[in-house]
Amino acid sequence: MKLLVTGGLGFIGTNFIRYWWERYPQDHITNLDKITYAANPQNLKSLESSPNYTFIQGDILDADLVNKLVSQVDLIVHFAAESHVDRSIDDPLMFVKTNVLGTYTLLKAALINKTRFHHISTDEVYGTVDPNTTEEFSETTSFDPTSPYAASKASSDHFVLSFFKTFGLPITITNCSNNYGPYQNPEKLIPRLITNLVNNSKIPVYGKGENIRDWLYVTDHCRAIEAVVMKGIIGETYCIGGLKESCQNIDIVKKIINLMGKSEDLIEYVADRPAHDNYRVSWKKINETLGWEPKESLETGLKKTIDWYLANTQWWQASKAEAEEFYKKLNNFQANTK
Ligand code: NAD
Ligand code: TDX
Repeated sequence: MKLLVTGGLGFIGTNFIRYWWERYPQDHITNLDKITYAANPQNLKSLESSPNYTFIQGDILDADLVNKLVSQVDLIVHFAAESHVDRSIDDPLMFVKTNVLGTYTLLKAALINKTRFHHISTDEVYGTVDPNTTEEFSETTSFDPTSPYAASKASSDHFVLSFFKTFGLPITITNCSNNYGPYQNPEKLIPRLITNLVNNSKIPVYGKGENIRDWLYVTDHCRAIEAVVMKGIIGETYCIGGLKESCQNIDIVKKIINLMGKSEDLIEYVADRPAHDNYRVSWKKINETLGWEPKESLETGLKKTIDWYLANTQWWQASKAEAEEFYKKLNNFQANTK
């Protein structure tokens, strides 16, 4: 099979290409990535000497490039996106461009070439669960996005489904909960915590730390995408979530502090994120129809992740500095607009 993976130098895309590479060495992977701040060009350098891997630096909004690449493959796995909620509060337009128009550009090319299209989406399209109940998102939950990021992903999901309903494009969609693991940009909670703790820096916890997340180790997500790409029903959406260990942010913060042998005195409660959601996801459908279930526990997944960041300080140092610059700017902006 020939695959076009978009956003393959980002966090999940890198893990997915590595996962696929090990299992299907005969397949050819083309990785199209713009190399935004969120990408690290070193992630897959080791594959570049292989005839079965091609890296193209380019934008998913570039229709000519996208048409050419799509015409050469059997399957598109679409990860490329602006992915950070806090950045979508700072600059929503980038999210409209990449997540909505970029996805549309890929869909048009897929339609011309009748190419199978798998769209990677998020649980954030569903809005928020009430954390005081056992409510979970599922495939039938209505979309109710709150952040500009979630709104752009919801819009892209609607376009993907509309191309199936209107034009018969062979698509599938996965809506996944929070991923963690190696290669995640230190702007996101778990790597931000680990990399701050390495330096004994304060741990910024938004609000009271009571918001809940449904954590999934990134390899489990890759296995779920594989299941849907291989066995999923065309036109269907599949929700993906963790091992029913969903927890408040403050619990995950304390877990990581303990695993790294640091002090809880480093916790600093800071201003809350506007429209701060809570997430919990049911993965009943993908379990019952495709036999997928998450495997990695939070305990073992966090240990692996911490070990990876400790062993790869060079990998994250530049993006850490950039992320903390971004947060400084965002905090100033929020303080001045109060
Ligand atoms: P990321 O921010 O780490 O990586 C995004 C990648 O896309 C980067 O390599 C970037 O260079 C590339 N990219 C951005 N704009 C591009 C453009 N215009 N053209 C080509 N490439 C471009 O993101 P991630 O965390 O790996 O997320 C990947 C996908 O999974 C996204 O669609 C995201 O919405 C979705 N998702 C993420 C999570 C999570 O917890 N991280 C959970 C559910 C769904
Ligand atoms: O410094 C922090 N302190 C803090 O308390 C940061 C960066 C985050 N938080 C909180 C906000 C959230 O409740 O931690 C939680 C997780 O935050 P993020 O890592 O920013 O992730 P989230 O907003 O939940 O979104 C992630 O999961 C769903 C990904 O970034 C999205 O791309 C994905 O769709």
